Amino acid sequence: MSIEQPRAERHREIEAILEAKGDGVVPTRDLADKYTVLGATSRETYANWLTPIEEHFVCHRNDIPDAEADSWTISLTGQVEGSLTMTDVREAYPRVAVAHTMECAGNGRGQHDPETGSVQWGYEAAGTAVWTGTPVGSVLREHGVEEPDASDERDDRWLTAIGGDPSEAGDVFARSIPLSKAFEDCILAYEMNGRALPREHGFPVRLIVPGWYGVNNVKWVEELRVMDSMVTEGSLDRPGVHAHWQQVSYRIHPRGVDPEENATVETVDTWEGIEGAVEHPYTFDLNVMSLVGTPDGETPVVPNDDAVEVRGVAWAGDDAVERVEISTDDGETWADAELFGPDYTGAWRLFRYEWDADPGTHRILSRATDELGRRQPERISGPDAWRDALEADAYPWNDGGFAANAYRPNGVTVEVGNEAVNEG
Ligand SMILES: Nc1nc2c(c(=O)[nH]1)N[C@H]1C(S)=C(S)[C@@H](COP(=O)(O)O)O[C@H]1N2
Ligand SMILES: [Mo]
Repeated sequence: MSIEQPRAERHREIEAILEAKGDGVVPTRDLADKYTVLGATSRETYANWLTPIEEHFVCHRNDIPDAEADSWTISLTGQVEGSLTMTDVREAYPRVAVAHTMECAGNGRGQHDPETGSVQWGYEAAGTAVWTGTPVGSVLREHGVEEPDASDERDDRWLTAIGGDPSEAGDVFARSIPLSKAFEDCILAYEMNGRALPREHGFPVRLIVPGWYGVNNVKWVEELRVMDSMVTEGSLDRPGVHAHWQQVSYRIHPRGVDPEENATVETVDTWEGIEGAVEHPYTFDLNVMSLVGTPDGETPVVPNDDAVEVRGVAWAGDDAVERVEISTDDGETWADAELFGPDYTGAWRLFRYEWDADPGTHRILSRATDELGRRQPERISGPDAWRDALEADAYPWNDGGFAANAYRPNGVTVEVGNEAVNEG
């Protein structure tokens, strides 16, 4: 399919983003030269709760649209009719803010062995920002869409958000989320960390789906469609390829498989899907993950009388993080870290651990467990294990390298010096 072509504009976009963000981000290797991809430069990004715009990763496939806020509109289609200007979006509804940990579903792809194609992310495609905007539920309610009843499991309506990013190949960037999630906490965001939404993050307006993988958070939203199913091929009122980003890409499956289209799924909990509830799972809510931010492994640690603070972040999508454990001896022994700081659904938590560091070289690992008792697996399996990997404390190697959350590849090696250097 022509969707697989390299893209010329990508290099110019990357230059412009580097200009805007400075050295907080760095381009990530993309084997096929297709994506605009930059990740956090420094591990220390993960020692802080709020990710500055300058350090927040960027990931998209098509060209950034030449958008002007004055003329931008969002059409409401399918089981709803209407159109919103940016003035409507900003002024006709409540103004709210949500905290959201954005993580590309391809984060950790570069840790797969054998290598999978595409963008070779390590752990740098994650960040937490505060997004300001309009509740999607307020817009839909105002336009006559009946709010899903939380107790009605059979409400299979979906909201499909479509990006206005032009594609040479004619593929439409369309992603569907259950209407219940849209009403629950999703927003149409026009500010990021209190500043106007930067163009590479979706100016003038993007969808924020708190705690769900980056791909669901459609940038440059130009259409919201209420439907009886997820987007399937041919289900939109426009030319082009409709369902590539929902039904083909961003699906978790072994080698040599073409996943089938589904109208709906048993669960939108990605981990439940991986455990077997969904045949070739979609990347919806975030799997449990953690990262050590400091020590960052770059600067040697000089122990003073005090212990060394190991600090980082842990997240679990729209589930809560229950526990974070730290090992300072490459996984031989583990101790509990303390969770602290802001606690919002959909955003990561800070953790800290007081480490009595002896001189020498140490490998520090962190592993988190979510409120449903699901712990990060140790490593990514080989290519043939698929679901059997889970039994061996491994994450299933998958063809697209999606949703990996193994802890061992994200460890950090730290040098501890002999004694405090007298800097006077
Ligand atoms: N319209 C549109 N929205 C998009 C994309 C895209 O290619 N087009 N990329 C998605 C992916 S794969 C990710 S990981 C997030 C990244 O958001 P960020 O660049 O603001 O960090 O945007 C998502 N939204
Ligand atoms: Mo992504």
